[in-house]
Amino acid sequence: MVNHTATSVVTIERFIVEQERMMPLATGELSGILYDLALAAKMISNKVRSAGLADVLGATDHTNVQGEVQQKLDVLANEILIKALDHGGRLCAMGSEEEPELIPIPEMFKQGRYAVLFDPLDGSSNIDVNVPVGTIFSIVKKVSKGPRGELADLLQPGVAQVAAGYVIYGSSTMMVYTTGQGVHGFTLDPMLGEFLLSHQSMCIPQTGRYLSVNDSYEQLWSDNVKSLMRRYRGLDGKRDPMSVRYVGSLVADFHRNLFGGGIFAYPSNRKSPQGKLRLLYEASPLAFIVEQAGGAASDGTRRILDIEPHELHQRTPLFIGSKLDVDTAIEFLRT
Ligand code: FBP
Repeated sequence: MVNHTATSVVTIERFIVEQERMMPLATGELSGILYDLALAAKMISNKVRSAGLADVLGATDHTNVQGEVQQKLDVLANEILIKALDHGGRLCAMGSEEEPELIPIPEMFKQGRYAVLFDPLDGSSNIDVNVPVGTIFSIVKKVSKGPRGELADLLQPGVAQVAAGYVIYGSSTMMVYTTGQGVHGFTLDPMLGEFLLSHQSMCIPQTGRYLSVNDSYEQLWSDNVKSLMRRYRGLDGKRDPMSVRYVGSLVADFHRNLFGGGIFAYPSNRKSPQGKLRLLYEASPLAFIVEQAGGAASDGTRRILDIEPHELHQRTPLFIGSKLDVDTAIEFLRT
């Protein structure tokens, strides 16, 4: 891999091509999907950044398959992604947090060899209060034998991902992705309208400063989870206390911890035995990224990437971040 210096101007398109050249069997289709996702990210970024000025704030009167009221920007981001991805001839199917079923590729377009799953706007309940939100995506290869995409193409374990990434719409817009060759970050230059390489080969510290958890659920947690949180807070005297940071946008909390180290935890609780977060388009893509950055991701007992999905919108408990801090979670939760 070319190690770009701070002075080299490397667009995401150039970087994608360089990575493709290192894959002898590459056909360019995966590169094409990453270009389409980068374009969609720019369009969503424009909408999010001008949200206060345009009539895109607030909720619709629709509820999605998760039982959540859809925000106007949820629907807009979902449409932007579908339109950016459906015509390139590279996909056989899509899956979205905002769509109850598999999204087929219209018959008028060529059917492709890949499928993409996405959370169009993660943390969308934070949009109206100008808190960072994100987009999360996961790319897998078609496994079904038929001419068109099938649910089996979407229901694949995390280890089957060929690429995964997220976009954070924060103080700047950044796209961070992996194709299994490390984790790389690109910052959108609003003047040029280009994603430029700003963080090559990102790595997460082995243990870290930050604990990201919504502890208002504490009374619903198991005793093991309560003991685990006491450990992270240094209350059992076994480590220095971690500093609590919780934005309530998974992408924003994950992104911070990727730099400073630490753990994001969304344990199961008596009301949500499977936790809240979705396996296929939230936990699994971020697990691929964190492992490529030297970290880890678990549901408390299993490696997230090894979980065999059986439903498009299935949920999972999630402990993700620095390896040693995730190991601590597994140590407490296996007892
Ligand atoms: P969506 O907005 O995509 O539904 O994501 C779920 C989410 O908002 C995560 O971003 C965040 O980590 C979590 O839910 C916050 O949940 P809670 O309010 O229960 O802490």
